[in-house]
Amino acid sequence: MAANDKARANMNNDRSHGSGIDRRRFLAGAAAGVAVAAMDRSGRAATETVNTFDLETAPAEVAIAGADYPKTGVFAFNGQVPAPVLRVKQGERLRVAVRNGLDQGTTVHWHGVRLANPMDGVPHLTQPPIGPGETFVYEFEAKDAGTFWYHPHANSAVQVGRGLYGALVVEEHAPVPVDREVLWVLDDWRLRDDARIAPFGNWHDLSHAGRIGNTVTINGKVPDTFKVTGGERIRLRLVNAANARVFGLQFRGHAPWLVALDGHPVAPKPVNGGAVVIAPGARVDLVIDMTAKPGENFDVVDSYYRRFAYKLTEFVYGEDGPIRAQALAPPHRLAANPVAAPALDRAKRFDMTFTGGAMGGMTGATLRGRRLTMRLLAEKGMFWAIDGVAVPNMEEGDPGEPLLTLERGSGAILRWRNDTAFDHPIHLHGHSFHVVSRNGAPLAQPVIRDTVLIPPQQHVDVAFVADNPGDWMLHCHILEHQQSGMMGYIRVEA
Ligand SMILES: [Cu+2]
Repeated sequence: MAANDKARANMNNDRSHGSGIDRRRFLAGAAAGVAVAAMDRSGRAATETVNTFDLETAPAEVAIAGADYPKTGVFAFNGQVPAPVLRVKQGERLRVAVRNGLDQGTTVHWHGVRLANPMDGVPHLTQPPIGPGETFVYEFEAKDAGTFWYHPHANSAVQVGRGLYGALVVEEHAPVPVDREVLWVLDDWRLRDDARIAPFGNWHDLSHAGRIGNTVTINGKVPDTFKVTGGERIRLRLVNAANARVFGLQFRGHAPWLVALDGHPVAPKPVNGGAVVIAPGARVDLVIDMTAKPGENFDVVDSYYRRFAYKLTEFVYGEDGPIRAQALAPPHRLAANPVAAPALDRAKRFDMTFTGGAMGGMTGATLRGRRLTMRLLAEKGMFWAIDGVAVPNMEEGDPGEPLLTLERGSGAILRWRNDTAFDHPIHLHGHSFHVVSRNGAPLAQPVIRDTVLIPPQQHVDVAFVADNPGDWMLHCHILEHQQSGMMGYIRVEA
C-alpha cells in the first residue's frame, strides 16, 4: 500500500510544518502550498487558509498489474495514479492550478463539493475545456467535511478510465479518534495480457453494464495483503473511481462502523455480515476495530456481482498486540455538514425516468430535437435517455435544454425511476440531496448523498434545496452510460 504510506507521509508533513495560517503543504510531485491571511470586509482580523496545489495531466507509465507485468500506459495527474491526495480542513479554501499536458481538452470536476458553478469543471456547460498546454485555476471553499474526489469531466470514460482521478479529503474539526487513517481509492481496469489498457467505447459496454474490467486496484495497484495490528481502530475512506464496477465489500470477521456516505455523516451503525456497497462516484467512510487475534487473517471480499465474488485483499494481523485491552466505545457521530434540509411538504415534485439499454424495451428517443428509433440511436452510439431525451455528449459541446429549471432557494423532490435492466448510480452536481424514500417507502433515517445507486425497475426520491445557482449536470456515473445519452443538467435560477 505504497500510496497509503504516501498519504500518511503527507499528513505528517502537514503536522511537522505547523498549523493554522502558515501551513505549507508538500505533495509528491505537486508544488508546495501557501497560506494567506486576509481581512474580512468588516476589517475584523479574519484569517483564511488558502491551500494551493499544482496538478498536471499527462500520459505516464505506471506499474498497475504488479512486478510480473510491464508498466501500463495511463493518463495521470503529476505522474501518479491515483493523483495526489488533496487534504485540507473544513472551511479552508483550495486554489488548484491544473495544467493540461494531454493532447485533448480536459477539466477537473470536484465530485460532491458544493462550490460555485464556474468551478464545477463541466466543459461547455461551466467552462471551456482546458486546451492542450493551457492552465485553469480552480478556487473554492471546502464547506463540507468528508471524503470527496476529483476527476476530469471531458471525454470522461477515457480520461477517468485511463487513470485521471484522486481523492480530496476535507478534515472535520472533530474527527473520530483513530489509531490510523487509511484511504482506498478503488478502480477497475480492463487490461490486455501485456498490461496495456484495452480500447474504449465498444457498444456492448455502452448498452449494458458499462466497462467492467478484469483488474481491480486499490490506490492504483493490484492489492496484496493489508497488515493490521490487533486492537487498533482504523478509519477507512473508500472512493469508487471505477467507470462502471459497483463494489460490495464484506470484511470477514469484522463489523465495520459506517460513519459517512459521500462525505456526509450518518449515525454510526455496524455493518454486520452485509456488504458495504460503493457505486461508481460514491464514497463510504468506515471505522473498523481490529478485534481478532495476533497472527489471524481475514479476507476482504467483493461480492457485489454474486457469481463473480473475489477476494480483494486480506487483513493480516501481525504478531504484536493487541494494542489495547478493552474494546473501544462506538465512534461518535460526526458533526453534520451545513446542507439545507428541504421542507418536504412544500417542495415541488418532479419525475425523471431513465430508459434505454439492452433489454430495456425503449423503442426510441429524441436526439437533438429529432425522434429516432433505437436502431438509429445505436448507429450514433446512443443507448440511453432521460425523460425520452438522449443527450448528445455535452462534454463535446452540445448541452441542449435543461431537464428542469428551479427557482433559487426552492425545495425540490425528484423521483428518479430506473426503467431499465441495469444499475444506475445517478449523480447531481452542485448539491447534496436527502435520499428520502426508496420505491415509495420512506427511509427511517434519510441520508445525504450526491450519488445514489438505483437498481433496475426501482425508484428513489431525493430532496434538496436548490440553493446553488447555475447549470448543474445530472448523470449516470457509469461513464459509458453517461457518454451514450444518460446525462443532462438542471438549472437553478440566479
Ligand atoms: Cu447508468
